[in-house]
Amino acid sequence: MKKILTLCIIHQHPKILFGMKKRGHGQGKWNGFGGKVEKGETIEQGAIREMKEESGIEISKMNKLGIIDFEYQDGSGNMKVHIFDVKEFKGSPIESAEMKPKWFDVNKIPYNQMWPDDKYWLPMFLNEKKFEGKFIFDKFNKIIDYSLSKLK
Ligand code: 8OG
Repeated sequence: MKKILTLCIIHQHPKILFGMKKRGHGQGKWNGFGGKVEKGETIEQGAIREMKEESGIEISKMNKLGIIDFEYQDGSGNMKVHIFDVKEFKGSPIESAEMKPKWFDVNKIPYNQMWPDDKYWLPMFLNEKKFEGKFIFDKFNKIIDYSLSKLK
């Protein structure tokens, strides 16, 4: 079965919050906050829990902007990531065992230290457009095929 994951991004124009992933899948990359949805929780509950665990921030309002399917040819399995635009929250980011947070200017997004698919969909996210897509990675973590479309 496909793993369901969440990804929450705070975009307060002209700033955007990312965290440097300190361990596990995606280590050494800047990313939003999220992880696997657990048994018994909704996708939204999983998103809120992961944001709190990884950044200390409590989400009060969020908007789902994207859904992306990932296929990895290294045998690590397939997954579906639900991407949320965090609109209102309480608290300020703190470093966790998993993530070191940092605010970036939207004109200085560190794409060369992020997952290679992010440069395709993050511009739509920044424009608050809804989107869906699929990315296929080879065993060296390079994109070999993708599709991406804006939703109405
Ligand atoms: O629980 P874990 O730390 O493995 O969760 C992985 C997180 O990384 C989760 O928030 C989903 C996110 N993520 C991927 N792949 C990609 C990707 O290609 N781009 C971005 N921006 N995030 C990703 O798992």
